[in-house]
Amino acid sequence: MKKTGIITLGIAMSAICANAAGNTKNQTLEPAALTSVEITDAFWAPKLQQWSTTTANDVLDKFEGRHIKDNNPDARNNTLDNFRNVAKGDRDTHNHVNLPWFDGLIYESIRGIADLLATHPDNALKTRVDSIVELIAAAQATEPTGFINTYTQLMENNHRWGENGGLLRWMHDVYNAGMLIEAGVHYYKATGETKLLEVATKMANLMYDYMGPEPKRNLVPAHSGPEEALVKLYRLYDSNPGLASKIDAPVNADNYLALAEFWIDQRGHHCGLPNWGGWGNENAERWIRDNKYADTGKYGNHSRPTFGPYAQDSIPLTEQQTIEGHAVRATLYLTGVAAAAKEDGRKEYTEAASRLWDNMVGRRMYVTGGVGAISFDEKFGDDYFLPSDAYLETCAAVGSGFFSGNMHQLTGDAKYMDEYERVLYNGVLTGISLAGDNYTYQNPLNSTSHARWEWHGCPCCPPMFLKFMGAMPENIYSHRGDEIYVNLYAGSNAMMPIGSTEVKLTQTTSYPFKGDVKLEVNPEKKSKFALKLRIPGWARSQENPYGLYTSTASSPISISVNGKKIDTTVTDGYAVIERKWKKGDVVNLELPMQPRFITAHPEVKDLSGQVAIAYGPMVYCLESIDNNDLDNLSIDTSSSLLLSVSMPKLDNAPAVSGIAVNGKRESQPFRAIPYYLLGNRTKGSPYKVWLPTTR
Ligand code: FUB
Ligand code: ZN
Repeated sequence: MKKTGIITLGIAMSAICANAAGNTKNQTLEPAALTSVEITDAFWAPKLQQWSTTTANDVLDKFEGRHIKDNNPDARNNTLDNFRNVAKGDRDTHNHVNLPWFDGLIYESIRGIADLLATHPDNALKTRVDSIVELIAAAQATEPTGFINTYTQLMENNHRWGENGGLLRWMHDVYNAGMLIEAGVHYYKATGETKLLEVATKMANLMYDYMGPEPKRNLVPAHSGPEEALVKLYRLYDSNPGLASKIDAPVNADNYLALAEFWIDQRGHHCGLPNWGGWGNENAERWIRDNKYADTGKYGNHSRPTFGPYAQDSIPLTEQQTIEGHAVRATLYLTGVAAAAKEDGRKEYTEAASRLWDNMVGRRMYVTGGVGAISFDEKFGDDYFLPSDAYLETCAAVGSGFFSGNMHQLTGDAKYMDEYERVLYNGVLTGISLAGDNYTYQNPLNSTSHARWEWHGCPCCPPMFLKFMGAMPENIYSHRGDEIYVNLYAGSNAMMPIGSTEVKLTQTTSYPFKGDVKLEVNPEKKSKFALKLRIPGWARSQENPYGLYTSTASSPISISVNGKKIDTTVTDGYAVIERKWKKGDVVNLELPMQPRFITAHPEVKDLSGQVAIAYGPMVYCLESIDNNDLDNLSIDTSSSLLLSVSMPKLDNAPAVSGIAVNGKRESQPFRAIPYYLLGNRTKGSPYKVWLPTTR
């Protein structure tokens, strides 16, 4: 169902839920190619520049055990030594350093850096990554089969893919392979170089030959990510028929999509044991090792143990009604399902991904876009379980953002981009310090001690941060047929195809600090097409598509073309301007940017009687450094929220002020700052997104 309405005199659209199901391939959207977008934005350009230099090198340094002040000697291990040792021919030498999924983290860093290199060329950084690629290729070259997982090779070489007494949920062979594959694809796209892609293709071939319907082995990833990676590999080869000839390995694009589908379809199909919930993780893991993973004799030829709800492996996708388990795994699984649906048009994938996205966004997502409330197993809680001091791993925020991004490509519905934007400016952006070299793992909304760290024993979040931000520019614009979508507001130049014509778009804006957007539209030749501008949910009094959060935006939205105001049809969250465009046409959009209060659905018992504050796409918080007696403050929601000074030490972001009542029942002004900026002036001091009200 489409959602359609007219913006006149600033009357906001009412919320009507659309079902995304029923796509066909030609209804899907193509994002802008990374290399066709140049970011010129005052907010994003310096950040992307910093992440392409400081952060990219910082992450690689720290994986190499350098520049870490941490007292833990393990933090100084050089992860690359694992590849060196495998390349030397070491096997079962028990000299693997760090956790089994560190290969994957190196590959993820390469993927993120590849995207950043595509938009921010940097010879020194590329040379550094090239030398890591050499090391990976050298390690693979010591294996006739092309198998590579340094943990398995160095620690339990006879247990590949978790078989023969191994435990894939711990060993991460398939996950690491998946991250290698996406790194190979992204590095090729950024540099045109095929070395890593070749390594990745060999690994994909090995998995395709080994895993699948009978008589192959029934193996599925115990950590998602590989599903989308294989869809990307399929897409790359399918759309570049000449590429295979540059690869010294057989290439069969269809096999890669087929394996991704097998991994999705096989979820929930197993022998029913172990009973993860009943036995506890330790006993269940022991049972899998003792029973030898995929023991065919006992449970049938093509059965296997289950990885449990933690790894989205308790029931099949088509039966799943709620998003469950480890939040990073769950969101990346559905990211892969949405990616596969885009390529194969399978309706049951679209329906399931849509249903589970609705459950996530309508009942299990924080106002920052964070997900995964429960620290045990890092998992989703029940519907409406959203306590403000919850876990919320950065990687899970990234996963939810990728999921929303892929759902948007699948359907073109702005509700998905609304949630992508929410997590971009809040749940993910808070994952890094302003200096670009400290990170978060957990992201509670209210805390008395939360702080960014220099490095972590499980540093999965910095690579995921790089992946998300590296890919962000491709989401600013997308296209489908004779439509160009403007999804995000960020100063940029982009070239977008419309039929046989290219359209140059030049966007200037003060977003997210102000709501003015100017778009210059320059088609090569006069062309008729629809320019679709996303009108964010928060600007249409639709804070959340299912009422999980509520707020009101009172000012009108205004759109003009060449200086003349127009009334615009809004369909699926986009204001649609259809006309014959010519060089020099200018569109101006004014979004209503006032600070606003947000309340949660009454079913969210933990947030009953509380409010959060937001301004545009940014959720705000009160830090104790600006607010005495924070612990006892109640917000007076009858007083107005005011936009106040921009803060030079905090990105020049505007503060929001208002009136609170303190523990002595006195009126006290408060100051709020964007959530993503917390903890940049003092480390670990208290802050709150959700505060009680005086009423
Ligand atoms: O399993 C590998 C990584 O460890 C996950 O992505 C993180 O969430 C952490 O559980
Ligand atoms: Zn993480």
